[in-house]
Amino acid sequence: MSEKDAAGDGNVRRFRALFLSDIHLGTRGCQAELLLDFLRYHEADKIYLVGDIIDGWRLRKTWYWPQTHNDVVQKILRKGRKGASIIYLPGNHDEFLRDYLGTHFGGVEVADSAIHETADGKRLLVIHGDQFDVVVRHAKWLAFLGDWAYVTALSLNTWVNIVRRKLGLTYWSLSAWAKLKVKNAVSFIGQFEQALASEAKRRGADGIICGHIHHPVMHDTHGTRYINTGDWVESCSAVAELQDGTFELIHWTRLRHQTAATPAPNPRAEAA
Ligand SMILES: [Mn+2]
Repeated sequence: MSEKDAAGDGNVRRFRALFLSDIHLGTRGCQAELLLDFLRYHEADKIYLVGDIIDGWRLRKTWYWPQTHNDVVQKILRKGRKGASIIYLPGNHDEFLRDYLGTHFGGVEVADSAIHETADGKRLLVIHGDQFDVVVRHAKWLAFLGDWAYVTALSLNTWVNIVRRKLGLTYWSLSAWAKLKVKNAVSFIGQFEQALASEAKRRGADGIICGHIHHPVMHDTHGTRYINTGDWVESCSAVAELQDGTFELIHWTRLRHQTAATPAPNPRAEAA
């Protein structure tokens, strides 16, 4: 399908900002076709790629790069050429990009984290979230030891994984670990959300937008706005900021038929 088709389609929605994470290009699990379809119907002035977009960890083991994965990259870059600003915040699976923090390539800005200012003046911290794995894992101890230990643990987390990579070991993944221990998964998700909400407060932000744990959700349970974009392996979800500063969690598999079939969709089932 050509870009023209999408441009001429009345169902294309334009947002102030769009947040996508955990696409995992380069793996068989990546739902590239669904994402291509999503990208056809969604435009934004600003696009945040919130980490784990390309799965460098997996690609190092087995090269898997079908045409559709290339198409996703091209489609995102094309949105950039058409005027969208694109900010790439690497995650643990695409941490090779962390060597390029502060640089631009192909119209894409690479940063560790960003502050997104909403239409209604709120400041939201945008970050992948793996930086907090160790905090989540040792939540009780770190709370006991205080701020210094917390900050040290954060930087240790990065270094430990750089060493693991050099040794050819895989990244220690919180979400994978939580899934193994299914009965505890709910509590790990809760602790992850708590850790990221705390970090937003520490940085004086009004909330957090992150990814990493493949668990799309929006709430204010921890006294600050918490938004998780989800992923394109299982959830096929994205987060959008509307022109008035409200946010919407889009579950594309639930909406796509509706969007393709009706002339003026209003898929705001989970707006907040
Ligand atoms: Mn991740």
